[in-house]
Amino acid sequence: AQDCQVSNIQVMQNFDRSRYTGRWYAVAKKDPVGLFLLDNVVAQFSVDESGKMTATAHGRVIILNNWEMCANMFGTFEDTPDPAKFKMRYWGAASYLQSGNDDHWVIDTDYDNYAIHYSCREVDLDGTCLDGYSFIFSRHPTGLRPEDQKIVTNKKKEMCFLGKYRRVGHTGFCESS
Ligand code: FEN
Repeated sequence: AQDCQVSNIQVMQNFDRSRYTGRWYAVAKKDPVGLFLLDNVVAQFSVDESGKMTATAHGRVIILNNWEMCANMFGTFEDTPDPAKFKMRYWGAASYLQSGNDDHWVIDTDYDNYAIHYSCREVDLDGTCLDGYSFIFSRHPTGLRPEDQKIVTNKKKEMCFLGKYRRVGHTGFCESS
């Protein structure tokens, strides 16, 4: 299961979106090409009365003239036949923020401590991911528990993103918004 084919990447079995709701702190991320969130990334997932999943996320960005801002982002999720694979439409509260439509896959989670997210934006001709991003989330702002770290390392390998992550710092920069 490590041939780096996007179509062979295993996702969470029997994903339960209601157990996934609430606050998740990004502890590491693999960036896509182009504009993104720098750090202080916190996501909040919800499921509405009709069962549709939505989310908000914030994170620090630096816009033109080196202005530090907090980007407030919104996402709505379209279901697919696989309960752990979604299409996410996202946009920002401010007009300078890019919007888009990305895959949003939940690779693994125990719902209470860690979650591993994957999104490939562009699949290469050979079936590998040419441009993608991924978040490692924790329920704890302090990071992952030691026992979850090896699970996460194994999944990074399976996603073929091992060595491409950066730690996501939390300084409280976006906590007032
Ligand atoms: C995710 C899960 C919870 C909901 C959402 C998520 C995805 C967020 C994305 C954010 C993109 C940010 C961008 C920022 C930007 C997966 C956490 C919604 C995909 C594109 C700049 C930076 C500098 C500038 C202009 C814009 O546009 N940043 O000058």
